[in-house]
Amino acid sequence: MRIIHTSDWHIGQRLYSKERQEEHQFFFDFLLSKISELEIDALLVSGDIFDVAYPSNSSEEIYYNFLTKLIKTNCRTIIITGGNHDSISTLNAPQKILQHLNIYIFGGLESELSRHLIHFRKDNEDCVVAAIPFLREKDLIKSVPGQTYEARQDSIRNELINLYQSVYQISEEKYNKSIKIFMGHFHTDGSLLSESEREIHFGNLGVVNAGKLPKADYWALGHIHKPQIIAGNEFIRYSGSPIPLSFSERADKKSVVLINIEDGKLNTQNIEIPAYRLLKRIKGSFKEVGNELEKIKIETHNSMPWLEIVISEEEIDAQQISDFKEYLENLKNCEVLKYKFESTNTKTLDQPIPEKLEDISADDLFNYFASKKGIALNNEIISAYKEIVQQILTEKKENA
Ligand SMILES: [Mn+2]
Repeated sequence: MRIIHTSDWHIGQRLYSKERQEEHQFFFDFLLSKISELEIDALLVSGDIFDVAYPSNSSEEIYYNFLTKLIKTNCRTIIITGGNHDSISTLNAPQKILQHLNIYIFGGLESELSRHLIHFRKDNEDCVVAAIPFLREKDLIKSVPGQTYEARQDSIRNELINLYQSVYQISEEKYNKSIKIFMGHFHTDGSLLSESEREIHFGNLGVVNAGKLPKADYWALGHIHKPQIIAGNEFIRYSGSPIPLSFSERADKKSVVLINIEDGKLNTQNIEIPAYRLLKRIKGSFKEVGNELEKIKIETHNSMPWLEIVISEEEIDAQQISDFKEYLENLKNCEVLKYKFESTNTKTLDQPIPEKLEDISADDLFNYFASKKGIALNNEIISAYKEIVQQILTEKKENA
């Protein structure tokens, strides 16, 4: 039996203002060809299907087109769970009808844990998947008045482990001979982050200790965008996102994980996804950046290379800036998505402020102003900030 594990598609994501549709389409075509070629029996997607709670029509079209092509392959079991970016109701809307096509969707936590277990077999191989989506605070704990932020985080972490233990228990009772694969969308200790996991990670709050997870045969994890194994164990894995979601992921080799089950034994293998587009960061003087830009060639799939640039000079005048902008507009071999100027003479320039508000996340902006005003961020402030953001997001949802 062969299974593919992927996650963090983030359909509809934009890099600065640029649409990623071509890149997603390229990935889905690649995935479909691998599924046919390798005769894949099951596909697991561990959360963050869409980038936003209310995806655009074109994002939904990409998703449903993919599923439509997928059910024409021999892949008989398709399991999709929600991530922190997904709205439970958006993902669950087609749940009932899609299960007739062997597409199992779990946008959020079901009222009965046993519903999350999907059992399937092929020839002599027998597998059960615990399809657990991203768990929200309300899924895990009741609010206790007067509880400190740390105490609350502690109980969230403990209850998450307890919930997984309970699911494991049920899987042992119902399917004790089956291979057990567990899905999850959370942050484990020791994982390497990039700049695109939309979350504040102060210290170790909200991080799950991988050593405490039940001993499943394989952990198909999502949330972290860099593909990686956890605690040196190839059976606890983040597949990573299929496309780079920020310039910090430009050098990642994106991949999906192939899980091979033979005679009740597992082995895993990365399948590398070819890069659709070159992403590059350049930093230097006007001259150095100009020289680097000249060298860039359109190579992969005729797609325009995208760049992020930092110009670093001792002093920069208005004329130089306007000449540079004009130069960028006339580039034919690549497109500069983002540029900023930095002075090497720290006395003359303040820390550069991002020019456009939409280019900076709420968390980064919060951090920026805190540091600007000299406010030390303790857990109480962070907790209050998070509550406010949560409230705004909920109101936004209700008004949508
Ligand atoms: Mn994600």
